Amino acid sequence: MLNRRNLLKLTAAGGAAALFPWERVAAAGSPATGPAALAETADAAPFAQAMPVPRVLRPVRSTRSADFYRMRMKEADAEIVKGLTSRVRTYGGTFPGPTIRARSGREVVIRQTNGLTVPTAVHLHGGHVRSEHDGLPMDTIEPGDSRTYRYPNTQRASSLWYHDHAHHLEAENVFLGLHGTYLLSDREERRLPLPSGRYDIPLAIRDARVEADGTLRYTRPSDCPNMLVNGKERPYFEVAARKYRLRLYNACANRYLRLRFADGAEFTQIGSDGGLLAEPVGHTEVTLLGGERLDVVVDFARYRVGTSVVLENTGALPGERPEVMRFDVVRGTADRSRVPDRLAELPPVPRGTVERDFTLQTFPAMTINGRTYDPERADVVTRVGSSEVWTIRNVDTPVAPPDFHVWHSFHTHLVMFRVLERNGGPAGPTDAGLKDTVTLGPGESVKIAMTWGEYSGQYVFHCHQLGHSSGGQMGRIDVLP
Ligand SMILES: [Cu+2]
Repeated sequence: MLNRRNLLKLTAAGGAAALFPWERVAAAGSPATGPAALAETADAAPFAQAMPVPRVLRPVRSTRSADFYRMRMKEADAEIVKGLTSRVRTYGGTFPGPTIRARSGREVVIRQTNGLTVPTAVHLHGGHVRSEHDGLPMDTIEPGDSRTYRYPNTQRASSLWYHDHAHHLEAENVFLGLHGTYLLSDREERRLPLPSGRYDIPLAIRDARVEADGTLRYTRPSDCPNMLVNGKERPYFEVAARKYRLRLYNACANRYLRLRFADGAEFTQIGSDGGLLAEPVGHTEVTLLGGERLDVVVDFARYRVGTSVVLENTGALPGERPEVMRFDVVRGTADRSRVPDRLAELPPVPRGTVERDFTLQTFPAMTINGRTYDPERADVVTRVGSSEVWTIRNVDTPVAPPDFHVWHSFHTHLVMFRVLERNGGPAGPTDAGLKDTVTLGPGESVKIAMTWGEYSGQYVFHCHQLGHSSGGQMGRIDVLP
């Protein structure tokens, strides 16, 4: 299935731009030349719509050890900006897709049907799954076809997400709506007194370009002035004066977010990509690049009922609105939740014996170690159980904003890693815990450690700026038994 014929088919489906990755990059990541003839953006007053919490998908059946789901990918209409209709690509008709709530130890089996006109591949980001269920870039579902993905959920509680991964198409597919959250819980997490139930909410944050006629147009991030949370432009969300657990997702195709509360209030990070941290960490501002998650607790009891606080993006470009969303504190309530000083026991940091080096760069082409992705070429060959230290360097040089195209977001499938070092010093403020995606600003480097397993087979690692991965900033890793 992972063959040249599929690559050619995908290339054709991606349109002429996909034949020339640099064109793709120009459309998605370079400030030099924008795509011709963009229509005016819609007038979008902030805080015009309530933020929805994506519905939790119900299994079509359950057994003692597994839950079975069905989803159909199809086009649908969404009201992203109040009063306008946007045609979007969806999982199951909603924008973004429904949330899957899974439990460690119980398998999730999803029958996906592609009711779109483009090939798709469903990847569970952060999921430890067999190669044939990983949604690899060449392992696509053709329009009209179906495929069953099996997720064993043998890993710890974590904030995962599912999204499209069809090569050359993933950036546009995700941008047009093919993403949803997947919240995996376990007994260790459920024993903690953290905010839960209706006080545990995923926030899928992403930029967009909604034009005056409602068209959601995929283009470079500097032409995407809209900011969406759970599919709505700069929404408001009514909260009680108590603690909430918020799962922050950077679901942008091509941009970093610098999130803070407008009043500078501190919030508490309790988890990252791969689940709970050993202990909580306080922040007033965090930088997240595409694919990264941050699990935080925010205490709205510090605000009087009847007041509001805005979450803002200090990474917004000049001329863009900084607001991301507004929390309106509308009622008081009892709150027995708390954040314990000790959250979880993390697995020991892998002691790497194999060392590998990677460079990521944008110019003159989207490459890792100077090469663009070739599904026929294994870039790394390793074995189940191999503990490794990878040094990853972003060799692009800093430029003035809009500088999104010289940032890279390194993501590996199959395993979680630990960040050992950043720029030769200690790991950065949001590098703690188990990670599957790590941010690299221009000129930065990180050392990460992981142990390969628990499955053998073909996987990929890539930049999670999706304009970059679709331009070829991706490599194949073969894990031998
Ligand atoms: Cu990149």
